[in-house]
Amino acid sequence: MAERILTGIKPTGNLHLGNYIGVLRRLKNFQNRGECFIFIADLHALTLPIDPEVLRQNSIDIASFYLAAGLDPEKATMFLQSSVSAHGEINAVFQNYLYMGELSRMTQFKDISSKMKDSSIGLGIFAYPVLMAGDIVLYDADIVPVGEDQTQHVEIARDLVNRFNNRYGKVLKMPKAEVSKVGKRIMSLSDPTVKMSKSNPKGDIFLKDDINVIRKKIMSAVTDLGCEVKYDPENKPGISNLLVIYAAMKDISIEEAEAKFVNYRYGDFKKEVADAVIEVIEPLQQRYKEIVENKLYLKVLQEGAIKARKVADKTLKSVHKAVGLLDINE
Ligand code: AQP
Repeated sequence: MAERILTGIKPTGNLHLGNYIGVLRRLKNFQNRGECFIFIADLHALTLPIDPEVLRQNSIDIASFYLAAGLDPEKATMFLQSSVSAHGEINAVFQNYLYMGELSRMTQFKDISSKMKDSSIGLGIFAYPVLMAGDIVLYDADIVPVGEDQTQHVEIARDLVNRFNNRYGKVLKMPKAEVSKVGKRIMSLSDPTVKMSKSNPKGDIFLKDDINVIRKKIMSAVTDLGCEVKYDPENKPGISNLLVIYAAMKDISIEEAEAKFVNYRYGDFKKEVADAVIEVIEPLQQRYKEIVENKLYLKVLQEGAIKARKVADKTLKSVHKAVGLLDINE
């Protein structure tokens, strides 16, 4: 059987270069390599307050950027998480197989909850990994391509699979996270010690940014002391981040990127990084615009939901059977 690959993005804000490098640019490879399920994690977006209209718009954006990045509906199934009711249903079962102690140790939960009052932390953000484990397991995913920040959630999904299978026999497929060699964690351009992220947009390059704005952001990216263009994340986090971005845009290794910029001054180096980013993002934006204007995402999402439901419902049925829920249709 072909390898199953599953990945998703939550529609919490504008997509940025980290999302592009971490996921979107890898889509074409995935769909040529195995059977792909690519989704918009809209139920996950509800775990923190979000305006309904913004959520709808963000969901359209992600679907459109998936297509603009080369997702081929003939090869990959693209769908909205909320269109497949099995996600909610498996969550009701799986919440009993992950424990409060382990969920409270998740880095993402600790980061987010440390900035909130206890009284405003919803159950959803705490139980986020349960929903995500369901996302993965429903499609019998072998491989889950993620940025470095999400590996812990794939690890806890693996714990759940182990626990479940030990108790009920081999019902669930064991997934594995796959982190890209180049660009597993793109950092903010204004503070290269923090991750580029939708929820902390300072220092982000957004995929919808005007080309001139992208150039300006890169030219004013924070750099480091010294003048050598060298990959040294500890002592030169700003320059190293730009080198990673360049390598990802050109699809080369960091060593190759480093070798190209020996004897470059920071300013000339940044100009080349900006050119490389624009060369990729400008055509992406043109395709995105055409997809949004013609609502090309709609039919793909509708057909994707039908295909995804079929696969997910099958897994749900075996999970229900394993735990002893009575099937009245059998
Ligand atoms: N900075 C990044 N570098 C590399 N990969 C990244 N990803 C996110 N940021 C970077 C990867 O993009 C995929 C989709 O991410 P997500 O939206 O599901 O959640 P996230 O990781 O929490 O992304 P954000 O942008 O930081 O969102 P918010 O701010 O809403 O939490 C994932 O594979 C992720 O690893």
